Amino acid sequence: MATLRLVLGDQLTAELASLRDFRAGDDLVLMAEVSEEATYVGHHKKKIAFLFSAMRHFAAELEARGLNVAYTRLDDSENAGSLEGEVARALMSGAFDRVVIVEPGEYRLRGAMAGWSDRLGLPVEIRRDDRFIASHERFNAWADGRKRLTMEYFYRELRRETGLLMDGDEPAGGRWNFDHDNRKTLPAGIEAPARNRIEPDAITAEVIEMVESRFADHFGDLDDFWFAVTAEGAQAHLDWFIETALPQFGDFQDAMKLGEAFLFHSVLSLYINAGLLDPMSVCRRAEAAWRGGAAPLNAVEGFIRQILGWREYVRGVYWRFMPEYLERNALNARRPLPGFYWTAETKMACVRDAVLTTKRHAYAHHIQRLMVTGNFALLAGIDPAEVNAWYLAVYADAFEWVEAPNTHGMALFADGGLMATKPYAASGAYINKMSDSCKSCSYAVTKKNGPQACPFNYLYWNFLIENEDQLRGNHRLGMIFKTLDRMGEDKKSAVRTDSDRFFREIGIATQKDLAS
Ligand code: FAD
Ligand code: DLZ
Repeated sequence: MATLRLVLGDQLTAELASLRDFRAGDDLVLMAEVSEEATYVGHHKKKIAFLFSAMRHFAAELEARGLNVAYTRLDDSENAGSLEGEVARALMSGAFDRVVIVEPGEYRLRGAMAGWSDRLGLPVEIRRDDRFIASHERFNAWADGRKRLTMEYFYRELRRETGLLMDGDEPAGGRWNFDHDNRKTLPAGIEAPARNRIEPDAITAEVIEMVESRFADHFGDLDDFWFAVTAEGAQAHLDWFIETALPQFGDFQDAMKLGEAFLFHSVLSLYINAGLLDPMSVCRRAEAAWRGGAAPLNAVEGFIRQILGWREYVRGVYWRFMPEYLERNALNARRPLPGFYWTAETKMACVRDAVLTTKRHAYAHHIQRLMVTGNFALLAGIDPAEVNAWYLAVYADAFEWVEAPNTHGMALFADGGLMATKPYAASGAYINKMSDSCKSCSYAVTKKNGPQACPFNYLYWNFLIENEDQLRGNHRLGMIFKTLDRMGEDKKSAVRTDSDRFFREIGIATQKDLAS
């Protein structure tokens, strides 16, 4: 019995469930670069280059381990252009009697695969992806019957089950969560460490050239490519992070600085999501750093919470609520995505920096994603479908299972509060507190109204006015609505006038804005 084993671009793990029972001599691993996957959104050029190069390196690694691999390059003349087409083509090359795959990370592909068996005329076995710490069943068992899906409680259960940062039955250090210690601003004199780089080898250089010519119209810069493209390289980046940046990761987790894309963040999400790093091993490395005295607990707990907590939780939310999840638009947000999300041509220094960072590195850290570009989209009432498409395209770590809950739920509150108890809405004061961007901005963060005022200031109140019906009942917003109630009609009118003027200026005014 010969088995065709399809390995996807984000399944680059030698211990993958679909490879475990590989039978040398009979079985074939199929990997394929296909235009359908590369263009279902206009992925950042660096994301495509990273994944294709990592796929080519992984295929070579499997071959070196003695596995028989069929690898289709994007520019192969016979390339069928889709994963299903490539599976069908590979099936013609031998006497296979089944196809084995690990479940894909995205709902659209899972849906397509459901029809493969019928269309291909043989059994297609879809195995669970046990690279995640919690199975779908585990998440659902926790979520069933709960009114609120508060990440913190899921995280605590996983801490107990894995033993991560546990001293017996108690959380290490006597607390589950050190988040309150992790909101420091960056003081003058603290410099972000220079990142370690992995220079492109011949395979990566060839892929970069191909991406430049085939995806010239996609967003993003291709030069200055320093990502790892192998498990070994990703491990080197992990080592660097644990030794160099982790000790200060916690303190400055929420800080932002113009021109500093990474600060003390790990930049490991792309490797974990593509399969080059195992999430559990990453957590264990961080815990060992704390137990060995090399990093403080607030940093290590904060880091582990992101991976063991948030990463597992958002995956659970995605699969539990798709496809209905992405149909929600709880705040009825309808404005189109402003052009500056692609061009960075805006006078708002914080947004410009976040978009430039994104364009250059296919990366922005969490607070830039949540509190700058995400916050702006929330306040301006941008259509969640357009915002999701942007986030899915522009980051090297973006796959819908992780992008959608973070964008649709956490940043936009489009899921109606399933993930967040209140919208992460903030005025310019938050950005001013956590970054240095307001100092060099064309707008004045101290001004609340008028053409010179920071747009986040009046958009914040405009957001509450526009969404009063949906949000007034939210008890966490009680104080804010009291302040809004105390606001005179003239002040509210100025907020509306400023917002409408700004929406017109940036070309996203709706008919309603134009009528007012
Ligand atoms: P660090 O800050 O160093 O954190 C360590 C690790 O924790 C990350 O590598 C990642 O694996 C995990 N992690 C941290 N926060 C989250 C989170 N909220 N959800 C899931 N995992 C998390 N993350 C993605 O991996 N892919 C996405 O497409 C994505 N889209 C996002 C969109 C928005 C609007 C927001 C607000 C967040 C998004 N995130 C996404 C989560 C988070 O911003 C990134 O994981 C993080 O910025 C990656 O950088 P890092 O590796 O330096 O992370
Ligand atoms: C993101 C991506 C891209 C750009 N290209 C490919 C590809 O050519 N072949 C492939 O197998 N996978 C690719 N991927 C990753 C898939 O889109 C990913 O496996 C699904 O979105 C499921 O998470």
